[in-house]
Amino acid sequence: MASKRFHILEIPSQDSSAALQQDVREGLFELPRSLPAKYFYDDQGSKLFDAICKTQDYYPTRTELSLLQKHVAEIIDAVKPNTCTELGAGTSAKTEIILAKLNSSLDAFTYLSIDVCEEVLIESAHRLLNKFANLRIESVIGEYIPAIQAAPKLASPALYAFIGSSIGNFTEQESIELLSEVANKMTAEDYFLIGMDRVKDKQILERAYDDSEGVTAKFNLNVLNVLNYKLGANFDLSKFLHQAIYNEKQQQIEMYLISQCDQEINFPMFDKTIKLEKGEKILTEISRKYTKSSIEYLLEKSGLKEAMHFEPSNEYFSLVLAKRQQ
Ligand code: AVI
Repeated sequence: MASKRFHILEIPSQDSSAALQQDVREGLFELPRSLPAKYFYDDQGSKLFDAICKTQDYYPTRTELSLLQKHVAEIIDAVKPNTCTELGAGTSAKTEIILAKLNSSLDAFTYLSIDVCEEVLIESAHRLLNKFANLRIESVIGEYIPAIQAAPKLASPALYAFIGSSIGNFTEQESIELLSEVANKMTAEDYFLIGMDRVKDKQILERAYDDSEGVTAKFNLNVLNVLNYKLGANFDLSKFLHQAIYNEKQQQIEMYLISQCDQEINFPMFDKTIKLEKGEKILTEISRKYTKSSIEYLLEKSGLKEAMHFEPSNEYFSLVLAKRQQ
């Protein structure tokens, strides 16, 4: 029975509403104003993100997918994994390519999926267990670092995966902390597959984050709905504009919401009103872009070293297979 092959572990975390209140106090009530990108992903935000991935302008998803399809055999050949652990597993859509390959070559293997969203993990676990008879799934629900620490250590050789270029949404310091946490868990036999978006033409980058269908704009504005719903704030979405700019010095896309007029926003829960001036910006996301040398630097600082590197001929994206430093 599929359920015998599925176990789930929930990491007790800080009360999510207390965490949101603290993030709003520290980010939105202070200058320069910002919000953590994780608040994009309510139901509507997750649907909008899926829609972004299908737009013509947002190239990372399809580029990484075709890299994975092209090189999965080489990756499995190099690692010979018995297990696969994925950070930010979500629907596991891309990881399915790896799992299909393992299912055809192993009598039994384990997939450990880590994500904050329980419903998505359960839904995708059922789909995968029905498809792959030799698969067992362990799911850990929680924020990345506590989840990695609490996750069971699976048999080596293990393949760890952090794909989707999600590493780019963390600051350099946060990325090093996160990758180091995985490196500490790895044995000398294990490998870590990381998807990273590359530095490229400014126009291509800015279009990817301000697509011509307007989906990314809706995704960005939706975070204000999340604050209205969860905090009883009174943001009027029609009074904000989406902006995505590529900061060449920092090598990152920065997404902002720009106030279109002088306005006051009430937060009854805090008994607080903030005044936004016309043109004032709220930073809602960074998405860092990498060069071969910044990838090497990040791995080095995180206790990892490159073993294999896959990229398309236009060098738009990197799938890096890393080992632990000895
Ligand atoms: C989830 N993450 C990797 C996306 C990115 O490209 O940074 C989030 C995103 N934001 C706007 N478009 C996509």
